[in-house]
Amino acid sequence: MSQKPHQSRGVRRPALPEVITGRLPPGQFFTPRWPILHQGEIPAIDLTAWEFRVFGLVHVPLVWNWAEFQTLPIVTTSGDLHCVTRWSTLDHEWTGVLGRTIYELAHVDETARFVLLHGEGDYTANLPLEVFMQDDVVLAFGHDGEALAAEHGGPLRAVVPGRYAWKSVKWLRGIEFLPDDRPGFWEGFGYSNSADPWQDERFES
Ligand SMILES: Nc1nc2c(c(=O)[nH]1)N[C@H]1C(S)=C(S)[C@@H](COP(=O)(O)O)O[C@H]1N2
Ligand SMILES: [Mo]
Repeated sequence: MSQKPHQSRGVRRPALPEVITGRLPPGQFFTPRWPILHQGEIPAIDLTAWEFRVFGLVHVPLVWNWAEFQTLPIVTTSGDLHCVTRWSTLDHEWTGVLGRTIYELAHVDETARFVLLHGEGDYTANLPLEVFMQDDVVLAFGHDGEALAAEHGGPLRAVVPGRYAWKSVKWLRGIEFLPDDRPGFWEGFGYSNSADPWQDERFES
């Protein structure tokens, strides 16, 4: 038997696509780039006028300016983005404030069951409270050790890794706690209300 030219030929190595496959919800493909996707224009945001509001079913309504927001308890989390148009990006490192922390600081009333995330302008997305309270849900101003870029939702965006990425509201300006569910922007156009990528919940059936 003749020696094969490459010693490594035939040696089974963990193939990158296979490794990634387990990280991909059904019908999604991996992209090494980070696409930029949103409705309309990137808003011009003046940080000196920026405010973040926590309102609705809260005992302590909150309004923070940018400097105040920076003094909140900060975490770093890892999370993937799965867009309903079928691309997924993996292993983003987010720095920001946990949704849970907001819940505690605002003393949310026990009758609250849903959350509406408010972006700049009229973009919104809804979540059940229990999803908002998951420990990977973060209001992020940092990404991979740097300030979150404006095209990706900076100065502040929501990150909800367990739901399709349209729920990860860019240019986040407020959080509203609600007793009943209220569809957000895309949910109102027939996209799935629950939007679990692992269940392939793309459209409302
Ligand atoms: N404010 C706002 N947030 C948004 C959107 C939008 O149109 N407006 N698009 C959503 C969609 S559909 C996706 S896939 C992600 C894309 O985030 P990225 O551009 O950082 O990849 O942002 C989400 N957040
Ligand atoms: Mo998306």
